[in-house]
Amino acid sequence: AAAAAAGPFSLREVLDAFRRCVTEQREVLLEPYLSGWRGLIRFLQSLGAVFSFISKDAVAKVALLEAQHRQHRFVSLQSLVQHELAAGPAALRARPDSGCRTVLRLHRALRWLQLFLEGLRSGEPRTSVLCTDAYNASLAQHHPWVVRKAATVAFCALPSRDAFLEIMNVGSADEAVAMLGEAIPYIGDVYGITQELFAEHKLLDLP
Ligand code: 1PW
Repeated sequence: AAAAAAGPFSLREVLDAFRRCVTEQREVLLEPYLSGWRGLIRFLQSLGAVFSFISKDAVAKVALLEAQHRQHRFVSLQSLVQHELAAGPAALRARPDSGCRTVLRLHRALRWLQLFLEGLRSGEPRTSVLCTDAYNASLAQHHPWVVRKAATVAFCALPSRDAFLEIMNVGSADEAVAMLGEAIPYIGDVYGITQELFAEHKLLDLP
């Protein structure tokens, strides 16, 4: 157990965190959501320096949400949205540091992750193609040209599919693929509930 604690990180922890997010009342719990993101960031950082600009932004956003979580004790994304909307939609839109606009960025990135993992599971061997396709179908439309360019360059440095399945550290390639098949629906669920929540409150285009 000591070796496991100190040892290399497994993507299973990330996927377990996203599994723990959704309650029976279809709320998205903030603590496991942020825990999932912390794990994802560790994973991104293990992919090397080219991914540091990508993880840096996620680090800042998770830190902002953690601070708000400590301050207000929000249990769920639903309670965060409710709290921030109480000041009125105009006030919320004017805030560059709101929890809502910050969650929205992570939420869009989660879609990218979901599509990428689906691609990885499908067997396509070219991870850079998978990652670029996933990005173009999700985050890219929200990014300016210079970010799109830098991201696309970073994707070329992604390890091969086999190496990727190995650094996930969940066992053999077959076991890693099986775990993806189990975990992707949970990420999809978190994404779907969040999307509905933001759509319901007209928050999907928060600046
Ligand atoms: C191997 C695949 C893993 C997917 C993990 C997703 C990580 C998401 C981070 C993407 C960040 C790209 C560079 C940052 C751009 C920011 O300008 C942008 N942030 C996001 C998350 O899209 C928008 O944030 P802003 O500038 O409106 O605060």
